[in-house]
Amino acid sequence: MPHKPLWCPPEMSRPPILADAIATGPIQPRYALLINPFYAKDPHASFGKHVLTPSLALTSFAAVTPAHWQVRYWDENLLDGRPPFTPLAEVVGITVHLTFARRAFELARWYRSRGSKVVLGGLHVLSCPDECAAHADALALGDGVTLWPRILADVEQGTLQPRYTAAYESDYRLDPAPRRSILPRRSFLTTTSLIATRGCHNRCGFCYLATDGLRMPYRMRDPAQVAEEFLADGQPYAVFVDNNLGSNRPYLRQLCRALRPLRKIWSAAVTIDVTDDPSLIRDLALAGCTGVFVGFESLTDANLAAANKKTPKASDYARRVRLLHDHGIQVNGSFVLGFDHDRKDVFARTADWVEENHLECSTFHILTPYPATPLYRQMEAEGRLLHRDWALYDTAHAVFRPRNMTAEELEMGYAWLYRRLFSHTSIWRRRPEDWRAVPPYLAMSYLYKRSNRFWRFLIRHHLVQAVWRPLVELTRLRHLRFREQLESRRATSKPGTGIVTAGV
Ligand code: B12
Ligand code: SF4
Repeated sequence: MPHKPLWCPPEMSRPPILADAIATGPIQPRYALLINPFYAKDPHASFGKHVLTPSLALTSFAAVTPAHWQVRYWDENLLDGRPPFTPLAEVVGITVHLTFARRAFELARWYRSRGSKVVLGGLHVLSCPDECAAHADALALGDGVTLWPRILADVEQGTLQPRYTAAYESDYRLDPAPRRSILPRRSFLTTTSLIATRGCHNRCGFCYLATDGLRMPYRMRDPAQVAEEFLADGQPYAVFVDNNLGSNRPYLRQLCRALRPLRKIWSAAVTIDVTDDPSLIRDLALAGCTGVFVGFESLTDANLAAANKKTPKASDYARRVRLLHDHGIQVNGSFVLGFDHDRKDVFARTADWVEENHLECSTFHILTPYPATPLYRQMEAEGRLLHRDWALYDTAHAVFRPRNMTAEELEMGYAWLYRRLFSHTSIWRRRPEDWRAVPPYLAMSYLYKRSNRFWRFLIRHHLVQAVWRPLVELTRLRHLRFREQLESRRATSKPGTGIVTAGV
């Protein structure tokens, strides 16, 4: 039976119109406007995911803006209408990912035609520089923290170059803390997005870290620096946006030691091999970790091997999830669909597994060959790419011909999975074993998974932080009680103190 189309209001699927007729202000020298462009939201998933925490792309290099420059942050996904144009910024810096490249180029054209200098940076600029060059006065390829001061100095001298390049090889401990003061605080569940490390010990063929020409050795900040940043932002909850916070286990242990005295809560992305050492999981829990985002990717070992992912056997995932749950850590499992060994039963099998193992949250992605990655080259060589419309490379669309099903079947299976996992029955099936943890679990699940209309309201009226903050604070207090028990007992068995973690 065909399903009713999901609710998706126009402002979640289309960016504000940039009319040519709009009267703009004069150019204000030494003013930089930093824009995170609009992207269409997938109505199958939660709209809340996009306001959980800001990306650090713009705030990280905003921190090295010289003091005589004014800097303003603008995220088009906060639904506040057109980006500012009175006065016009002398420099407009835009971060570009492939899914919103078209919107970034539209913004670039609009500002350039009015006299602003446009600088494009970010992942898509690195993987497709020639495509981006036509739309910018300058491209920043690589680490913005190294490049931004150079770019602004050249703007001041009138010697702006078309391309600036910097590898990710500087001493990460010397980077200043991201400039979070420019963020609209009311618009995010927490403004404390933290990053402690860059890179990953894996090199999965589908991951952007495997992009040609991207050298990102594993770099770490001092645990004390990270703890200081967490404290300074004054929020009870932080989200680590590291690719894999568990890549270097001795480091993760040190970080836990630094975070433990803060008595705050946080979540992070880790690979499941972090559970090799149960004592590390205990350290995570005692340091305030209440949720992990785990890229399981697939429950079929052959898919994991073909993707070059070094990971434990899928048959051992369930035991590892239990270990996390036993330490009060919720699990948001991320699964990729459409690998070559996936058949049409992959959707039901994945849903059953998620429910059997009581994963509080799960995120699904259709396999997407990002340009300049090994997966992209393979699909291109095999003639399986369907098109190069980057806007649809958002992991919600099939952009290649899968091996064992049609592209339509893959998209339908993806939609079916979200519908099933966001259903009342599935939310109930996955409830924690400890009955005391059930009410907060249900509150969080319903707010996150079944309230897209409410999310739109909260985002438009800047109420995200106000509504979530009490829930987060309650979660923190529950977690602290759980920690006391954990400290006094060696064995643990009281799960369910976590906060639902969103994934990417
Ligand atoms: C936080 C995050 C999100 C948040 C965004 C929050 C927000 N409010 O914007 C949420 C959860 C909403 C999200 C959603 C998605 N995300 Co996301 N996300 C991330 C994550 C984890 C962190 C981003 C970050 O802060 N990085 C740290 C900063 C400092 O690094 P950076 O962005 O590279 O910026 C540096 C340079 O690139 C440069 N730079 C960047 N921009 C600019 C601009 C200028 C002018 C200059 C000078 C320099 C510069 O300077 C910075 C400092 O060195 C990354 C993974 C990662 N660790 O990077 C994935 C990631 C960016 N996401 C990804 C994806 C695929 C998505 C989704 C499409 C997935 C999905 N289906 O849900 C969605 C939707 C977004 C979309 N349609 O595009 C991919 C992008 C792949 C690609 N090739 O484009 C990544 C890389 C994850 C992955 N491993 O695949 N995401
Ligand atoms: S483990 Fe995750 S972050 Fe690391 S390379 Fe693989 S997909 Fe990328």
